Amino acid sequence: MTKKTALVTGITGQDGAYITELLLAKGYDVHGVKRRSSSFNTARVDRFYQDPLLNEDVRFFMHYGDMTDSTNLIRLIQEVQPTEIYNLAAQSHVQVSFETPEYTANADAVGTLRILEAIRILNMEQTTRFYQASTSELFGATPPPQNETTPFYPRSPYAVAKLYGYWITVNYREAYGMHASNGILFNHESPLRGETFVTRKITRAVAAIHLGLQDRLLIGNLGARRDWGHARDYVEGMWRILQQDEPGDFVLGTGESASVRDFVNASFAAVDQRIEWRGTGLDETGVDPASGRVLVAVDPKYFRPTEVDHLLADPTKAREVLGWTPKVTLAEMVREMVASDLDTVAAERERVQRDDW
Ligand code: NDP
Ligand code: GDR
Repeated sequence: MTKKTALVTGITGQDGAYITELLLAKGYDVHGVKRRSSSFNTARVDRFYQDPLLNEDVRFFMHYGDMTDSTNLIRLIQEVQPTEIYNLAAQSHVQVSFETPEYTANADAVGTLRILEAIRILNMEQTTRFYQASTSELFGATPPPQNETTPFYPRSPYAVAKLYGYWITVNYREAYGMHASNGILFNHESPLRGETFVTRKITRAVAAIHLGLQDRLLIGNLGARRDWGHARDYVEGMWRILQQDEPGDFVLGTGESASVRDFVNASFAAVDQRIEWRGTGLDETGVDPASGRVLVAVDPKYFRPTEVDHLLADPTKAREVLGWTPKVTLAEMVREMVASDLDTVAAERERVQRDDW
């Protein structure tokens, strides 16, 4: 059997960390692409580092690279000779994509093309399987539930860029017979989620408010509904997609949705804090019923020019073809995230106090 070697773009992100854990456990050599940064950006994967001086059998490697640099991507793929590529790198923040639309298109849309072209230039169409990190944002304004046959209606520069990534993956599969697949993944979160996505922003704020370090949580659209699952379950789905004999496109989600308001309630409940909602629209507040103190307030700065109101997966195909079902419930995930943020925020406070001399 040929040795399995994975190349993971976006290895320093949330999903990059979870898929690295999974692939190393399955015996793969894992090569990650990281960007040059003026500050450390590898915190999520540092625990996988193996010192070549102390290890004979190093299986985790990092390379500098960027989705906007074709020559770099071609060289890396030539050097690594991956049997599987997981293309997870992206400017992944929807609201930021309204501020940086051209860069988002370059990294997320043309970046996907660059990898597919690299595979073709290197004549690796039959030896390398390709996974594209597609997204439920493709469905955008199309009402739920959404599955593989639901029409796309993207609502942000991010989603439009990802639409190109989706279709160029389908096109290279059909044109060149490549094993190239899309995972159309609904929102998935974890303690490793970036701090500016709504779930992590909420769990961090709840921890900081609970520890007396923050007054209140400022939030945008409380009514938006998402189908939230746990990242660890979703990277298992990515891997299963690439193990199929035939490539294809798969929706991964839980089949249940909740509102941002529900997520706030569940997060405060994890520290035994009940929230009473008062007012409507921009004046809506979340209040501690015992003291009357405002713990949550709406700030219109977090509203998006065009919003995605309701995403809810119909994951039937993934269940039937991949045998994939998510294991972690929303309530379990919220508790895990809040517990982790209580530790993180407490450690930060301790560090600040130690340095305060
Ligand atoms: P993150 O934002 O946590 O990670 C994105 C990764 O891409 C980071 O490693 C980042 O590097 C890297 N990256 C960004 N721009 C470039 C670039 N120009 N060149 C090289 N690397 C770059 O995202 P997630 O882990 O949450 O998501 C992984 C993928 O899945 C993304 O493509 C995302 O769009 C998609 N997706 C995510 C979903 C989710 O709910 N999490 C749902 C559906 C799709 P750095 O650390 O240096 O910033
Ligand atoms: P999303 O995730 O846009 O779905 O994209 P995000 O957590 O940013 O927003 C979810 C919903 O919450 C609303 N919201 C807020 N969002 C943020 N970030 N900050 C706030 O203060 C806030 N208040 C309310 C948003 O308006 C939205 O409706 C994520 C990313 O991981 C994408 O890369 C991925 O493709 C999709 O999930 C599936």
